[in-house]
Amino acid sequence: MKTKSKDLFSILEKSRNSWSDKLKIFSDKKNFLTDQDMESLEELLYGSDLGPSTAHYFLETIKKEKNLNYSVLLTSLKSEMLNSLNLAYRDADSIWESLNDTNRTEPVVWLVSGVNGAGKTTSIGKLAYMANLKGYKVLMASADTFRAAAQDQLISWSKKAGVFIFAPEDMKDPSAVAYNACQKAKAQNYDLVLIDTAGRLHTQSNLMNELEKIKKVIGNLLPKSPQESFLVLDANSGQNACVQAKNFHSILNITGVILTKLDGSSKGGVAISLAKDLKLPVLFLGMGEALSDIQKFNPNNFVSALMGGQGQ
Ligand SMILES: Nc1nc2c(ncn2[C@@H]2O[C@H](COP(=O)(O)OP(=O)(O)OP(=O)(O)O)[C@@H](O)[C@H]2O)c(=O)[nH]1
Ligand SMILES: [Mg+2]
Repeated sequence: MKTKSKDLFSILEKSRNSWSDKLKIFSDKKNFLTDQDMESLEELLYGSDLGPSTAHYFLETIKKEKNLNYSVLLTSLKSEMLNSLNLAYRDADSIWESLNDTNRTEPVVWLVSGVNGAGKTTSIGKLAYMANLKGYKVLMASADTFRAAAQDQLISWSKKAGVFIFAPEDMKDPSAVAYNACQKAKAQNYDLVLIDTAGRLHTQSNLMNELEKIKKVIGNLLPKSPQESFLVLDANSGQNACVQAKNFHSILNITGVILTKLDGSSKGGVAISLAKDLKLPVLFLGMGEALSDIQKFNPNNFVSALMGGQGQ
């Protein structure tokens, strides 16, 4: 698995360029920033992927800086980004704690949700691969009974990741798939069940209710499950990702976000408003379509890669 911050630096190139392009208008200011500069800064922050409330907070904090110049502006911005990310930080390694519990007698279940095409199935493949490498007996469950090709796609990922799959052709109710997969996992001593769900918009209340039902039936069979409820968000959605997150969180009590497609996105800064506005931790970053294109999220590395050497 890629863990070097060097990789993250290149992955975040577009997001970094987007920030540095905007900030460079201040770079030749040797004197303290003027009122007009502050107006430009306000425009910049509100137009960024931080979202209005985080942008407002950052602006107010920066305004309080004494001797505000370009260098102080950059230092303040980076430090506020880091503070915000740390507010919600959760170490991605903590997802393995319930699996490692020596008193565990039942399988652990991870439920994966998100809007259409966010990267749920791909991320499940990546997580399953990680779990397999750690030696766990993994069962993928195809609770996306909506899209015709969804089962085949998950079957293909199960082969790549080297794990088992539960994908009955005749079951059309996603809750029934989830329930039966958990039952099978319990009976056959699986360690982990990874439940893939169909993409849905947070505004489709019937489909959101369906997710709630999936979660409920899992809990009826395995009272401690699901131990994790991951939300997969496409970094390209920018601020819309926050709107999605708020709605999915209210239904599923999301335990962590997997932020995908950072490669090619210029809106990586959305991780900051997820943390500041919703207190939702990003656990993993998706950065490509291969099994190993996933990386644990680390606030320090993220801010360094997002802002680069700007201001130094
Ligand atoms: N570049 C890049 N592509 C990704 C990443 N994650 C997923 N993809 C691609 O995004 C597309 C959609 O991925 P899926 O995993 O099928 O997304 P999904 O959320 O399961 O989609 P639905 O089930 O249709 O809602 C595929 O072409 C993936 O290869 C990523 O981190 N980076
Ligand atoms: Mg899918």
